[in-house]
Amino acid sequence: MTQLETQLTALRQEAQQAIAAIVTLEDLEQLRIKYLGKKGSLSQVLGGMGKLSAEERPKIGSLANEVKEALQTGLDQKREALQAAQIEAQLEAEAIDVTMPAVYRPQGQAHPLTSTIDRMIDIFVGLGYTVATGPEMETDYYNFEALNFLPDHPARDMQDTLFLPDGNILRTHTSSVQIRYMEDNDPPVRIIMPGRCYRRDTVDATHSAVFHQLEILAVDEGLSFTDLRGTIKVFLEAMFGEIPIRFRPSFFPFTEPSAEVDVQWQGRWLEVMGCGMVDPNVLKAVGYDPETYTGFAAGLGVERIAMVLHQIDDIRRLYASDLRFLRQFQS
Ligand code: 2NL
Repeated sequence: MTQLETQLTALRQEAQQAIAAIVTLEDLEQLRIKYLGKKGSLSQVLGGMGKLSAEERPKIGSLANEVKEALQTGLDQKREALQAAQIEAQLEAEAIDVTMPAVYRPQGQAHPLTSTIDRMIDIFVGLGYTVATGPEMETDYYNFEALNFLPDHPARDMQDTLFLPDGNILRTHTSSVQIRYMEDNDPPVRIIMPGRCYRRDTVDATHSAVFHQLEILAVDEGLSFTDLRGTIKVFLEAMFGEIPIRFRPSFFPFTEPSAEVDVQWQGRWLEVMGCGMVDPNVLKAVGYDPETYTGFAAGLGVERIAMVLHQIDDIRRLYASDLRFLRQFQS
């Protein structure tokens, strides 16, 4: 055997032992570079071929090819084995025991105010209305002036409204949203405004400084009090069922005529909302022609409706976040 043949044979044996000892894909790659790389052992051995005689060269050449192929096959087989083992290990590590007991996560439910608002929205959306929203911080103009409040109306007083240091106020009703909406949209209008409102009230069983209102506004050609009455009847029957309803004359700065609506509920007449035909001054303030368009509007306190529906005796329960109270409301 020539020296080169001995070297090649030894190289094959050494490499095969090294491959057998490898346990990671990274180490296997290092080994491939070491033996078969451009500057690897095999190339180095073959560097000596130039000195060979013409009859020796093919013999050594074919042996070198054989060694190279053997090592390549050995590396490939090892790589496949390592990859398969890696996948196997991963499957094992990521296996989920579906029989393990679950972590207990209590099921939440909507707050009674939220579910009351949601029911109301559903009813009006069914009648073709769209929900409108707006800022809770308002200017005197949107909260009072555009709504036909006279300059010395008591609601404009510091005693009744929460004023911010910069002269803005916290809206006392959602009507300001309707003004903003009408400024931006031409008639016909069919909108509802659910939202948080603020008043400078002393908190007791029926008053809260923060409360929720839902207002309804429709403006179109030819709308009359009959349309208002029919709409409110449909709404209240959807909320309370088929119950007696009555309208009583009332007053609001932004409607004329105005009415208070009562329902007969558990044997008693209860006031549930206010309403009326939009005052022509309000239509004028937003640039609608009151000779062409008429409108009706209504407003209700969400807390009051929720309290009537669920026999809640104190408005403060709705804000106390007492789970013993809240858990009683399954949607
Ligand atoms: C109530 C009474 C009411 C309105 C709200 C309204 C809004 C515009 C124009 C005309 Cl932009 N009216 N809203 C009308 C009548 C009554 O609320 O007792 N709320 C708790």
